[in-house]
Amino acid sequence: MGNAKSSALSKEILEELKLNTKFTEEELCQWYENFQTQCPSGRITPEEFEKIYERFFPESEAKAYAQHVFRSFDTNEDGTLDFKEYIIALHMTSSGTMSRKLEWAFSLFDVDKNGYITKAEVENICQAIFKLIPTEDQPKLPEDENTPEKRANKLWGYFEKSDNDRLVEGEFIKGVTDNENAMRLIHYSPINA
Ligand SMILES: [Ca+2]
Ligand SMILES: [Ca+2]
Repeated sequence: MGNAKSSALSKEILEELKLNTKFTEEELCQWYENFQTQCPSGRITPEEFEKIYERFFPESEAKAYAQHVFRSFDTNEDGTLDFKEYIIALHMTSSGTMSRKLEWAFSLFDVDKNGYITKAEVENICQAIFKLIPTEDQPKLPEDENTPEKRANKLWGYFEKSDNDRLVEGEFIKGVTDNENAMRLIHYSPINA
């Protein structure tokens, strides 16, 4: 028997992805074909994912950030990204709604996945974000954001919590939605010259 169809996208996953993303069936099949070509094993490993990030950020150290992003996309926590997780991530980052993006940001910051964000977790992500900023751009940062610790303090300040408090998802999303600066500080955006 021929096995040409053995790597076809299953109907079940296809239906689920059509429901959860804005991609059409044709687009999903095209993505799947590309995914199979680039990733014959059908699973993206953390190392492969880090390499993708390194290509995007050749001037900086993207590894730590890539590891956090990987964790946030690996929803079934099996240590790899399958096609479904990959497409959901792709959809969310390219065309997801603001609220969906902020839910994802929450999962990025919730490093231990316990449903709360602590200040230590904010510091952890700020360290990773900081490594994405090219060294030559770091002197251009505002004085109160020019170290990972300062960035984390400033960001945490917008949530109006004490250092030992923790944030639930709603509080995180509200804090970020209400403060333009908090919105800016939760991710890396290149500094305009
Ligand atoms: Ca997975
Ligand atoms: Ca947590």
